[in-house]
Amino acid sequence: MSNSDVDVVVVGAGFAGMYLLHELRKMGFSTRLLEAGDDVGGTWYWNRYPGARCDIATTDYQYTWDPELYTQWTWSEKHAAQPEILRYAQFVAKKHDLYSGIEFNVRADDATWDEKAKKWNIGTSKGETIVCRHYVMATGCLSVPKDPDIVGTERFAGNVYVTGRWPHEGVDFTGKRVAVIGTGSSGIQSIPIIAEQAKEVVIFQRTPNFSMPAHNGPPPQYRVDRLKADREAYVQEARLSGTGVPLEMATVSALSVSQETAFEMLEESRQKGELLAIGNTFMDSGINRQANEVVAEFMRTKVRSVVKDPEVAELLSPYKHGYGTKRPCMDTGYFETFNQPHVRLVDLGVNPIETITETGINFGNESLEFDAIVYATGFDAMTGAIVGVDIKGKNGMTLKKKWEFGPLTYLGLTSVGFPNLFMITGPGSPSVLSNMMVSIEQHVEWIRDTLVAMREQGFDTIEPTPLAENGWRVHCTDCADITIFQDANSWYMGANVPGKPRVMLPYIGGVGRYRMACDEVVRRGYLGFELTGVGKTQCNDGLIRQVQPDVDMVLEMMGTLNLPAIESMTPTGAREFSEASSAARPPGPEVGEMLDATLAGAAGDLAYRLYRPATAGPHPVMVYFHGGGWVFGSHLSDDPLCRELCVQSNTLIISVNYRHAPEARFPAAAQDGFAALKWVHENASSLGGLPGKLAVGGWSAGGNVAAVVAQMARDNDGPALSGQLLLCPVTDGSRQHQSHLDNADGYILTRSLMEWFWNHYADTDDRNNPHASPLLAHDLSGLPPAMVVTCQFDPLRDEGDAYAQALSAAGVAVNHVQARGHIHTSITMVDMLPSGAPYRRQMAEGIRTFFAHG
Ligand code: N01
Repeated sequence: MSNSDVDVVVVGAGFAGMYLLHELRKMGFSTRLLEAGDDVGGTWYWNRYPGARCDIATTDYQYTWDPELYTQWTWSEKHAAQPEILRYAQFVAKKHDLYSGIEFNVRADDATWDEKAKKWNIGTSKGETIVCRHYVMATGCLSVPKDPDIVGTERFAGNVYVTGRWPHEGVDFTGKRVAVIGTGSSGIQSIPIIAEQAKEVVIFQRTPNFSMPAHNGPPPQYRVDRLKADREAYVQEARLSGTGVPLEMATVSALSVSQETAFEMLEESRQKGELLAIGNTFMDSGINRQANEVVAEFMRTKVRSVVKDPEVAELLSPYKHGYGTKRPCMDTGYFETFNQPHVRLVDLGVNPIETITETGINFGNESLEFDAIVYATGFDAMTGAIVGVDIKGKNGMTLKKKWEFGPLTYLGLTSVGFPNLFMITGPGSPSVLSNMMVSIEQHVEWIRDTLVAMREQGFDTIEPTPLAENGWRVHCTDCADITIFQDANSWYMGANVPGKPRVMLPYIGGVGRYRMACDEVVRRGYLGFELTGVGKTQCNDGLIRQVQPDVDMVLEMMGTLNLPAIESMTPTGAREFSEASSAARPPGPEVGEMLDATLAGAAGDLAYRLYRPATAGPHPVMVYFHGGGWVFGSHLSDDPLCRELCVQSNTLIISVNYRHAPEARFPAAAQDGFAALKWVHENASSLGGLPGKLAVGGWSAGGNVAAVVAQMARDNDGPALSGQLLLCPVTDGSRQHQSHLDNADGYILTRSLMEWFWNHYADTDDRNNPHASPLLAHDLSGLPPAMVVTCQFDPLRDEGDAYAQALSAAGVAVNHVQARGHIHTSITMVDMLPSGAPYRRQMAEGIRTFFAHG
């Protein structure tokens, strides 16, 4: 008789449940593991369709937690077929005596949280109720086949097969007329084998998919060698990688090479026969549509080169989704299959299925008879199996209801209102966008360690806080927003199931970064969780990832470079360093014309660059001042940003140099700025500017110069300005604001660098002068409308915010934008950081607004 009150109930005996059972036993937890099938293996137990294989190489798709397995088990192929993977699962289960802890042919039907007892009651298909402290769903991401959603499916009197529920005894299609509906991985893997046997095969395709040859064979030697040489290092690299497979990250943009070179590089990747190789050829195919199109076109050329009938080749070529935005497939002879005379492709876009009949399928104007129909129509992915159990949390709230508009989780592991419920590879975790083995092990270990920590510290419950859960949702969305994944109607987006909310289900920020977030949560005392025990509560509420994901990647990359602190350099050294850093950046968009010249400054000529839109002029004019802490930079140093603002706001931008400190200290920059403004005002018409449509703008120290110049113009009877655009401006030399402490270090512009800038620029007394610290001006009324953009993780954030508030209080029209998750430099990084693009668009819109009136 099994214990009906245990520490943990686990549902699912796939690779996740098996490992978890092993670990929980090892740690002395009493456990019940329920499995609906009659053996272990999960996805590899159910998906027995012909041709079913793993598309991750066996060197990587295997457990790492038992090092003996590396010698005790030898994989026969690079991409193991389903029977071999199932045998592996059985082998591990036997070796570790897991069978004795698993109850087969039992489903969890419902789960109800008992708030008083602080326990879950799990109702099973055997009519039993099991009480447990913790409840873990190890139910897999692709385990519930979706309803094919086709009229008449129940009418067909022939044989019906679903790829995800294939008969264990196999199917012989010899001499049969077979319809296959669906061309995802399951369809693409099974179709060539079904076609080998069947008399006739008709494939009903709604969406063509990208597929590459698996080039199956022995496990990849270079991976085998690396594993043998240093298994720990290899495994560690996988754990910290983007996808759970060691890969050298791409550093080349698909747009920086000719199509010929791009195709050569892609061919090299394709020859590797590894799922992730093609998508990893270029650094930008997942975030830039144009770059992705290079890859997509390469893949289409491959279809054309194999499929003899050009019309069929065209139908098999994806045009409506980017490469990788639906999971690409690996095949063995898939496209070749369509050259066979008994194989036919039906494009459902043109000839939709009208109904399935007793004997076949009616579509378009045709009616075909079949002996068998194979549904390769996919799964209710990621959430289907979880909400398939009637889970009631606190106050009777069901998880299904809570997730009505999309799953809400903290770390993809837990959900508010459902204490002590854990999901392995749940929505909001890398899961299906990773090597599942790596993600499964990470979750199992995180849950194990959490349960052990709770036991040691006397806690009975753990539940995420609403703040943390919402913060994770925002972070997941931020990650998805910088990619092009949301363009596709994929199962990643829940788009394959009618009525399912359309949200990016997996976490797309990468396996390594995700793992670091989970570890950091623990290190910071279970940040974002509330833990309770008898007479005690612990809650370190907060957010785990707030910096925009692409900004975070840049910071991480810069961290690895061990760059010297700028403030340790001489001004000359800092200038050289800054110029060298600018040399490698993308140039920004093409403008109509760029012209370099000089104008009269306060103490000699100043260089400037004019950016003219391609549209017919004359245009409104913005005089722009560059950043660089008054010490470095030039009229060219913010070139990509100036180009972008010019193009997007249809404004003539004149980026002006000014004298730099320490050679020319305060007030040289301000005086040059004002002289330049007057010169541009006087020469506006001849430059192609619209008279009377003049604004100033600048970033950082340039924002300071712009703000000061706007005050000088007001106080010196002009020129009249239509607006001032201040991006992360320096406004207050006192640097007493909280953001100087909050963001003192780690976000490129540091507190000590800011101190260095000020020391070079202005004496302590001068810093109180409003022409150095515009926030300290006694009167801010009468200034032109302002757009002030501040960044959350910038030491200058609060002084920018304060300036926006002070302007507003003085009656100035202010458009104040606070860029969430951004740092001092990130918005200027055109074409490098997609998360900055919306703010640059807003700035351009702000400039247009300056000029829209009067
Ligand atoms: O499912 P899918 P799958 N009428 O959703 C079509 C993993 N996996 O089982 O794209 C007509 O990808 C549907 O059309 P559309 C892998 O992660 C891995 O093949 O929605 N057609 C699509 O063509 C994979 O991505 C491996 O327009 C209908 C197909 O059916 C995931 O599982 C092997 C339809 C479903 O494709 C799912 O793959 C197998 C309808 N009513 C699976 N409804 C490996 O490791 C759906 N479709 C190699």
